[in-house]
Amino acid sequence: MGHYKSNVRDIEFNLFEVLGVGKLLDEGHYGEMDASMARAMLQEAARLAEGPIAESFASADRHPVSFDSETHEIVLTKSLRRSVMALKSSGWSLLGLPEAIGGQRAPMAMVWAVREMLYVANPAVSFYDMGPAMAGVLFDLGTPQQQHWAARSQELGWAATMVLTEPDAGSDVGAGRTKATDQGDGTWHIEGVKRFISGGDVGDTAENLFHLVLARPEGAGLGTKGLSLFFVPKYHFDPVTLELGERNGVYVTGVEDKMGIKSSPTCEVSFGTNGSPAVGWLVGDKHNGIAQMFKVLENARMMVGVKAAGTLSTAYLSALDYAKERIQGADLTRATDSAAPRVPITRHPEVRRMLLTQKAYTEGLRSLYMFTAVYQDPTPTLAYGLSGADPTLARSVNDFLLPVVKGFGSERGYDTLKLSLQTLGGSGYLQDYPFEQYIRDTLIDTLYEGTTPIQAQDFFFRKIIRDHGRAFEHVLTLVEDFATFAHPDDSLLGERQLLAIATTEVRDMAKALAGYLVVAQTEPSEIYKVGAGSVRFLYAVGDLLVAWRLLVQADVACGALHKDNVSEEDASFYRGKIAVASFFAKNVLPELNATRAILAALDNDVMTIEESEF
Ligand code: ST9
Repeated sequence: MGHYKSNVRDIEFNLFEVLGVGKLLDEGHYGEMDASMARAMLQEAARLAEGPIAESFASADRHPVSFDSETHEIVLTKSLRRSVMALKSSGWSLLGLPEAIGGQRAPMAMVWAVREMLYVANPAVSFYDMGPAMAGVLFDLGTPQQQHWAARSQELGWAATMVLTEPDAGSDVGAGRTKATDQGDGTWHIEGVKRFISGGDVGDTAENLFHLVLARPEGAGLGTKGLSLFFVPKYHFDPVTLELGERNGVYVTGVEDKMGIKSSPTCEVSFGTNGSPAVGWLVGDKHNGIAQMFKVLENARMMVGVKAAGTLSTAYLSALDYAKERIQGADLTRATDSAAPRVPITRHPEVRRMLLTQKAYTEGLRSLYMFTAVYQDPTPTLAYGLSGADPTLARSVNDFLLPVVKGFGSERGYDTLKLSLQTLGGSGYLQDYPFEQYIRDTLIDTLYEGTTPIQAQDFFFRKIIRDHGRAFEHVLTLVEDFATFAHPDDSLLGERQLLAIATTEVRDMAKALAGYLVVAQTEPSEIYKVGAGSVRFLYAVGDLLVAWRLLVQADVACGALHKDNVSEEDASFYRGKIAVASFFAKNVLPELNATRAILAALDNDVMTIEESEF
């Protein structure tokens, strides 16, 4: 039995019972796929994830990929290669992508749930399979010829990367110096060195690989707006058949030695520095690089949040199994009686608190990313049916939720993994169990694709202020309506009242930060308060939304329990939903009151302390 434990029951609960996607599936909104086919597909993805993909999880960590500096290629171990090929040949990564490139229509909540299972089972493996996602973006943005390349490249199993970061341009992408020179024949020469490129080479798991690269055309302006997006293949190819030709002048020149996801090849990639030019093509024939790259980044940021939620899920299920079996200590009521029988650690209050916290964030974060996916769905009926959002508003709601899914999700996922490990005590620290690797593999989620402070600033400045609070209001009104409207079942009334109070507190936090921003028009240093408060604010919104999604699930569970013929297994599942929602509302929501007070009283001390005083 491998390390990975999927939770198809919870995914199906969200998809069919909470979001009501089954009806749309059966009405034919997703082509051939109906609800029973979707259920069968989820089971199949879980089998693949738990089996061949998960198989090399630990060995890929203990025996990372190596780099051959002669060939400039990475070399995989046999077991890692088997997992990569199992993922690639399954074709699952094409789910939800355009049919023209071999994809299949599917509800986006299901697409992300499938990705949760496949990528969490072995995160390092997923970086060898970014071809379909990148081809999807190239197909959306590219010229007709590039669309042909996007489609054909996926028949051929080509890999792909996203290339932004440079040694001196990390969060500040606009500082990038890689330059592009127009050759006047439709091609460009790219010159520069890029760093931290995931999947920069994939060894012998794909015959070719293309990079989507941000570079600055000669004469273009400074900052992100001066960047353009280029398609740069590892090997040249025939533009019609895609038969391979000469090597292009793009080479991996180093592979990073990392704390986690050790077999994900994180490469330094040099363009045009090895004596031959790195030839590229302008994506879509348009100089609109940063906006085009954000099509990739939005998907990748979502993926990171999904990965964080999914890793916590498998960790929680393993910690739970362990806790049920592990006999240690006496029940606290008989703690002073040395003759008292020893009990499973699930009898200890703090272990229960830790397990409920893990369950809450696991199921809350999953429900939140699946809710977010509704606003990415190709069928506008879904978002409209759920919250009355038209396609324009749906786009804003998705934008608004992404930093929560990525920034808050990755931080809470990482923090809560420590409780999974702690459930096992000292044993959790051993490599006999997967927890220490989960922790090392997950910390990166708070860093790549935009660090947490970047997510928090994006959330406040762009997703709330620049959006004039439209998506913020839409989502908070949904939460408020849920908290305050009369429910047929009153059993969670107190918890809904806590939710209503927390919603008001989040509104107050937003007002406090917006207030600093207004004053900053005349006193510029006031903006530092927004900078110093934005991460706390992001976390507060995240906790509010997790509480809301848990209470929505509990509401559905209450209804389900009143139906006839509920099996004992289902009844436990539903009662668990109610218990965890209640636990989270009572144990976490009151903390928002302190955050509100802190944000309302922010001063600029963090900025006035001298560097020598740190
Ligand atoms: C990296 C790779 O870390 C790691 C790989 C992880 C991969 C994980 C998943 C792997 C598998 C799958 C991959 C795909 C998944 C499946 C997909 C399936 C389909 N939203 O505010 P301004 C745009 S890579 C949208 O002035 P600055 C917008 O066009 C490295 N657009 O910013 C805007 O213009 P306008 C990751 C946005 O001050 C323009 O940018 N690196 C957004 O110039 C300028 O905006 C990073 O993530 C947005 N949220 O630049 C960089 N924001 O205003 C982090 C901006 O006219 N740094 N735009 O609309 C930042 O994000 C910075 O804030 C900055 C600042 C660069 C945007």
